[in-house]
Amino acid sequence: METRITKLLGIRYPVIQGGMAWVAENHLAAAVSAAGGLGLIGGANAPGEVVRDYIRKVREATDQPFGVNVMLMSPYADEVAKVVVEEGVKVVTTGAGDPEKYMSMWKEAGIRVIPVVSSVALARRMEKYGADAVVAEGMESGGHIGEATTMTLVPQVVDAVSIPVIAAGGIGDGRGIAAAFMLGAEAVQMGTRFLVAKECTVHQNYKDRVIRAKDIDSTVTGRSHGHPVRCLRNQMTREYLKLEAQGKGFEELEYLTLGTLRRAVQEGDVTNGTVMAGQIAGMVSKEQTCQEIIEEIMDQAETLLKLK
Ligand code: TUI
Repeated sequence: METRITKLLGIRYPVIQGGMAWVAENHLAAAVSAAGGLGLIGGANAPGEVVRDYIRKVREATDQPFGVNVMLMSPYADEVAKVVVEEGVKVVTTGAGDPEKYMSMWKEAGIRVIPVVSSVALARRMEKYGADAVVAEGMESGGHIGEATTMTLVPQVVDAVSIPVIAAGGIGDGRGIAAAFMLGAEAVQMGTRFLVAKECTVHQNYKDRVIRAKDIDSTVTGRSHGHPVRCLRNQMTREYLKLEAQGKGFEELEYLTLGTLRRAVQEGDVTNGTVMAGQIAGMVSKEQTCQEIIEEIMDQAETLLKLK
């Protein structure tokens, strides 16, 4: 399945791993890249030097292409934006904001820049600033989300820009890939399915919670403050949504979320921690290696698209 994205990135399969905060560190990124997809290191809220260390570790583990996701709400975004240039990273994706101020620096360094967008307006702006492609991410995704669904966003972004579009949000198997291609996407980005990969170092309780999740087990906190975050329902989300409904503001509720993603990912506290995951968690049913995941979904997609 050669597309403009596989050629642009030099990868075998049109599959990109989401740059999940606290989850997408060197082990997962290296495993996805070694299996023929594009692994991403999630910069999240990590300082530049931590990201530099991950980059070097991925390079030690694989000679295949990989990238870094720069989370633009991070207090360390400026630092991480420079580290990717210094380390000669070839692909950068961005999330949770507008990366315009870094675009010329990255482009001059020869980096392929792929912003994640949740609207047609931002996709258009990114193309104008020189983005090489965009990820159109629907609100089925885990973590920080926009308003539009993948089914509606992807074809509208495809019609609005001429750079290639990568679909994200709610894609977990070959059927999702085939559907995304029907909407005009030239690759997919998946997070939740890779969360439970054997090479993913997230706490076992987190993986078990995702594997146990049913179709309607996720919820969205922070909608009323303009900081919508999709995660699996638990004690934390119940408390958060109750206080949010009483009109409590973002700052007042920050104590419920500060550090709680780390608590779930590293300590396995899936009761009071934040268990970010997409709506497709209900379909994710087993741990597999990244290679098994990618080969299984590509085989399924190629059959459905009558490419084999
Ligand atoms: O970035 C993501 N997903 C994320 S980031 C993250 S870390 C975090 N943790 C707690 C609270 C907040 C963040 C967890 N998940 N996905 C990419 C994405 N970007 N989705 C939506 C957007 C987006 C939204 C608004 C991009 C740009 C934007 O507006 C830019 C503008 O200025 O118009």
